[in-house]
Parts: sequence; structure tokens; C-alpha cells
Amino acid sequence: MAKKSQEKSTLKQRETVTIHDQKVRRWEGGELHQIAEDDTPVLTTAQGGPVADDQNSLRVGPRGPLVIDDFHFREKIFHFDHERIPERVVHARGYGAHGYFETYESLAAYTRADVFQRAGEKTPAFVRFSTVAGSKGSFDLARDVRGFAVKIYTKEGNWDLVGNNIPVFFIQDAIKFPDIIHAVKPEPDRAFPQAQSAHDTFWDFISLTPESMHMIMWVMSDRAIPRSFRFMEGFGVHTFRLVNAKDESTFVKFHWKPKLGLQSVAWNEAVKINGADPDFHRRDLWQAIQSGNFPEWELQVQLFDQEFADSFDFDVLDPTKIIPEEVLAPQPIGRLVLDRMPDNFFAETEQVAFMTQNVPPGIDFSNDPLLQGRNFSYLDTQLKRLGSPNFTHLPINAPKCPFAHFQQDGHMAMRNPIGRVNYQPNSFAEGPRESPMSGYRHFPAEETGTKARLRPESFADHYSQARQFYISQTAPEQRHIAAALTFELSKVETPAIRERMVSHLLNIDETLATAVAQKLGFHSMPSPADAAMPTRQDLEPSPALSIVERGPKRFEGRKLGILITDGLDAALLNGLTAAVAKEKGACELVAPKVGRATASDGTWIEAHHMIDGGPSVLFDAVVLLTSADAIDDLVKEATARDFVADAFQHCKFIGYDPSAMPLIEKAGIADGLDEGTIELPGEKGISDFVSTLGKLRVWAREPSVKLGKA
Ligand code: HDD
Repeated sequence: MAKKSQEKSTLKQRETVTIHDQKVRRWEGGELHQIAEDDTPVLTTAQGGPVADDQNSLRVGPRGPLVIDDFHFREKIFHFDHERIPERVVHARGYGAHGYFETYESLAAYTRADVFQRAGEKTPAFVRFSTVAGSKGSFDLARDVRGFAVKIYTKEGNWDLVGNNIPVFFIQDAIKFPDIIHAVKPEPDRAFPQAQSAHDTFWDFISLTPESMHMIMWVMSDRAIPRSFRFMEGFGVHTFRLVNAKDESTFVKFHWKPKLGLQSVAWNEAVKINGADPDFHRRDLWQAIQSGNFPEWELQVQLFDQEFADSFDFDVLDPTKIIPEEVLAPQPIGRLVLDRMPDNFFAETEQVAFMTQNVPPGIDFSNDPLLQGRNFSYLDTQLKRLGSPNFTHLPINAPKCPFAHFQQDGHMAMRNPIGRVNYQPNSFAEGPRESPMSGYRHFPAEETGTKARLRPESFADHYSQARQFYISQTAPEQRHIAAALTFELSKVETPAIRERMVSHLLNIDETLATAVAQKLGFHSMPSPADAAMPTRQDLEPSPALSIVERGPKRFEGRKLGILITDGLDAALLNGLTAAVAKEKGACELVAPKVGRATASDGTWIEAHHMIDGGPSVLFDAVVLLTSADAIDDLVKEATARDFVADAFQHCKFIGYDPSAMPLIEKAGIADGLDEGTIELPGEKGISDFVSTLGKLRVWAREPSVKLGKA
């Protein structure tokens, strides 16, 4: 019978040892605690002094003033006052996990990077997912790009692949980064809106920046509201180089492909999830890893040479362009598995420092101007945030391979050189030496040119791939793009900005532009924006760009929400939970009382959520299991009616036993029952119902509900 899931404790095994004649307990993380006679750990100051009273500050008499020799109080408050460090200027809200990268086959022909030499070798990794615009405490389901930053602790130093869940970027030159970020962040005079692009300054900048149009199509698509970090792709974005032992270079684009397929939520759902569970993505990753369902991505690469680059329709150095998978198929080269949550969020996820310039020998940069600007930027931000050039001494940032250098001193130096010699060359035969053969050699690219501030002609096509992205989407996905643009622009107060945006859309797809203009109530259509190059109409759609086309094959990793009441059919519930478990999905029970519901056979069932705290937006599909005796009361619960109505408007599968029919009627959907509303157990049985759930949504229903109509 379903039960509340048991959260694993994060406290790790301990051992008791004696140090300086004192009984001490060592925790797995290495921390030591003094132990009192009764075997409890002793509270101490940061200096190690045992504390007798942590409840009352030192004072003169019962009602007198505090005294300044209360060093324990002073130290405790001092430390508390300094707990916060500056949040990241972008990607402030994030969540990370440990895992490993496993190489499939040797890539020695392409790269001398040690991490890619041996089939089956596992290398430790840490990944941090993030949103871009919101601050640390913002909600997870903002419409936003997701950061997908991977640190692989290779034997030749850390390799950071600092990517996003979208393969292109807003701008072509890093010099515009402060502008795009200023524009999307809360407006400086009023300090709102938080974690949202739906405001004037963002769309003002975008409408004046045609190179952002391709990225805008992605950000207005469902890619920007993923259902889970586990169900989204990651991209290195830029063209990099792989360099082999003979110093031969191959261009490469990196792609992370989620094993469980792609999935997003609907916008109306995202808005409601943000209220119901602002930590939706965090909780999802935490629960998956803690329950042993380790998320996995395959690393795939698009490999190409200069000849391909020269023959390609667009410049491979332009970060606003992709190479469609149908033009150049990505090849799988390894997998990333996340199998352990950090022991401490601050120490690991908050203090992890990613830097694009962290590459091992055998991986090199291209001349993508955005990448080169990033290589310059990331070091500064770590110093600002972490406060010392010794941030590499933090365990999460330190390499896991042996390392030795002559950098020394500075704030909070934890690793200090020993011996006399801290320079080189030296004649004392002490300390590390360069290693010309295995050390990092930059690819000897030949560069010539005139120094100038310019944007190359080859970067001038701003609309063709934006159009290609749009025409590659399925009908529901195209509707969502139109609806997202309409929503965002409806929040823009300046009519000229709305018009400018529609004039760009006209260069992408006329039907899209018209749909948005109509919904925004334009009296007349503006002229198409001046384009540096005309939009190409001949680019073939790329099905790989659609989430629906790349969805999962089964319900694995997804959650079924079952609304239950007293009198529910116990056999049906057991059948459902077993069938979902077989598909490697999870069930959560929602009930009028979280305490207990009594099933038809008298068993008592504990629910995971009260209806008010477990709206259907938290689940991928829902089932209604009730009884003739309980249904009248259930129908009176507004939240129960919302549970059903929302699941319906979000195009989810709804299973129900016949006694739930009055709730379906009251929810106002009885007239719309379709192939996605399924009476249980039904003719084909429970396991058939559960395998149907793998389709996730009944998109055919969408035109009949308001959601998504532009
Ligand atoms: Fe960046 C953080 C991804 C362009 C400057 N960036 C940051 C993070 C990700 C990205 C995932 C969060 C890392 C973490 O979890 O700690 N950034 C990208 C991608 C870009 C990009 C995919 C374009 C392809 N970024 C970009 C530019 C600049 C920066 C052009 C500046 C010139 N990014 C930063 C930063 C951050 C950062 C200010 C803030 C926090 C940090 O670095 O560690 O330096």
C-alpha cells in the first residue's frame, strides 16, 4: 500500500576516535565533534571552546544590560552577520548534484584529452542547473533559459563545460552581455519584475537587437519552462576544438541528451507551480537522486572540419546559430550520471566556481567572440563572489588530480607551500617543473587581420534559423510560442516596443506575426523590420528541435497524482501503484485529509498531500479514486474541482473510477471527455492505462480549451 516516501537522512556514518586524550566523533565529511559523557556531541565556539549556555546572553542581573565580555555571543552574531556572500550576477538560483562521466569509446583519433582515452572509464563530475535572471530566492518555473554547467574533475585538471539548455545565445559579442542582462533583470528604478522577461526594458533591448531573434524563438518555446532538469537537453553552445596528439584540430559542438526524453510544462501550469511549489525543480532532483533514480544524459558531439565549416550556410563561430542534427548527426561519446546530492548546499552548490577557460589538454577554443569574452569574464566573478583568489582551495573547486604550483598567500589560503623554494626556475631541485610534452599546448592557429571593432558579414543573417526553429515545431508547440509572445508583449507598456517586435516576427513567419498582432489588438500591421539579410525560406524543418518529437517513450521518471477519498477501491489503487512502479514512475496520493483515508477493504491509507497542497500541476497525470459515499463532500471542495479542471486544461491524462463522475461534472469538463479521460479499470485494464500515460499529454484537446490559443 502506498505510504509517505521515507526521506533518506543526509547524515553520514560516523566513527569515534580519541584525539589528545579526548573522545571525538568523526563524521564522514571529516568534521570532528567532542563528545560529552552521555555520548552527545559538545557544542563549541569556532575556536573550539565548549559552550555551557547557548540560550541566554551574558548580562548583569535579571533585567540589566548585556556585557561585552560575552565572547560567545559576539562570535556567534558576528559570524551570522557574515553568512551571505554576493549571489551570482546571473544564474543566481541554482541546484547541483555530484555524479560521474563515463567514456564510451576512445576518442584518441580526435583528442588527446585524457578523459576521452579509455572506454568505460568514469571521471567524477559536479553539475549545477540554474535559471538566469532571477535572484537566489526566486521560483523555479520562471520562463527563462536554464544553465547546465558541468565540471568534470579529469586527471589533467578540471574541465568546465558551462552551457545552457538552449544551443544558441541572445548576442554574438560578449561586449553586449551587461546590456542584455541589465535589460532582463528587474528595472533599476522600481526593482521589479523579479525573474521575468515580460517587461519593457527586456523587450526594448530585444526589439533593437535582431541577432537575438533565433534565441527569442527558443525562449518563447516550452524549452524555457522545463518540467524537470532531468528532462532537458544541455548544450555547450559554442564551437570548440578537439586537438589530438599530432596537434590536429577537429571542430566540435557538445550536446547533453536526457535519457528520459524531453518534457516541459504548460505556461498556465508553470504559473501555478510557482505558487504551489516554488522549489519544484529542486525537489524533483532531490527526490529522484535520494530514491536511487539517478538522472542520466548522453554526451553527443557534432564533429566537423574546416571544409564543412566553410561549406555550411552559416558561420560556425556565430553563437546565434546551430548546425541542425539532420545536417550533421551528433555522435554519442559518453554519459553523465548524477548519483549524489551535496552534503551542504552552500559549501558545494553555492561555492562551486565554473569557468569556461577551464579546459584540459586536447580541448581548445574557437574564435567565437562570445566564448572568448566569456573566457575573460568568469575569473572575475569568482573573485567577487568567493572573496579570495584562493577559491580553488575550496574542496568543490579543487582539482581531484595531483597539482602543484607556486601561487601562495592571499585571503583564506588553505594550501600553503612547504619548503624554501617558491619560484622557478630554481637550482634547488625543489618544487614542480613544466612538462612540455603533456602540458597544455594551445592549438597553433594562424591568425592575421586588421585590428578593428566590427561584426563580420557572415554573422548578418538574423532570421533564417529563427524561422527554421519555428517551422520545426509541432502545431501545439507553435501555438505555445505565439501565446508566450502574446503574454510577454501584453506586459509591455510601450506600444512602439510591441510594434517593433511584431515587425521582427514578420521576418520570421507571417502567420505567427499575425496571430500575435491580432491577440494584442493591433489596428494595422507594421512593416517588416529592416533586415541585414533576407530570411531564407529554403531551410528544411529540423524535427530534432521539437520537444514533442523528442518526448519520452514511457512514464518512467514521471509522477501520477491520485486523488483519493474514504471508500476508494483498494484493489484499483494497488493495481495502479504496481503498474506505475513497473513503468519506473512514482505515485503520490492527494486526499481531503493528509492523515488517513479508509479504503473499501478497510485499510488505512496515508496521503502525501492535502488537496490544497497537492494541486494537479505537481503531477504528470492524475487519477480520481473516490466512492459514492464520499463524492458529495469532495465535490464541495473548490481545490478538488480545480484539481480536475486544471489537469484537463493542461491536457493531461485523467483516469477515474465511475464514482468520480459528479466531480468531473462540477469541474465543468463532462462535455469534453476524450481519449485522454479514461474510466478505470476500463476494458483494456490498468497496465494499458499506465502505458498510455507515457504520451504525457493529449495535445489534440488543446484547441478546445482556452490554454495556448493565440
Ligand atoms: Fe555565463 C554564469 C552559461 C554567456 C558571464 N553562465 C553562468 C552560468 C552558466 C552560464 C550556466 C552559471 C554557472 C554556475 O552554475 O555557477 N553564459 C552561459 C552561456 C553563455 C553565457 C551558455 C553563452 C553561450 N556569461 C556569458 C557571457 C558572459 C557571461 C557572454 C560575460 C561576458 N556567466 C557570466 C558570469 C557568471 C556566469 C558573470 C555569473 C556567475 C558565474 O559566472 O560564475 O561570469
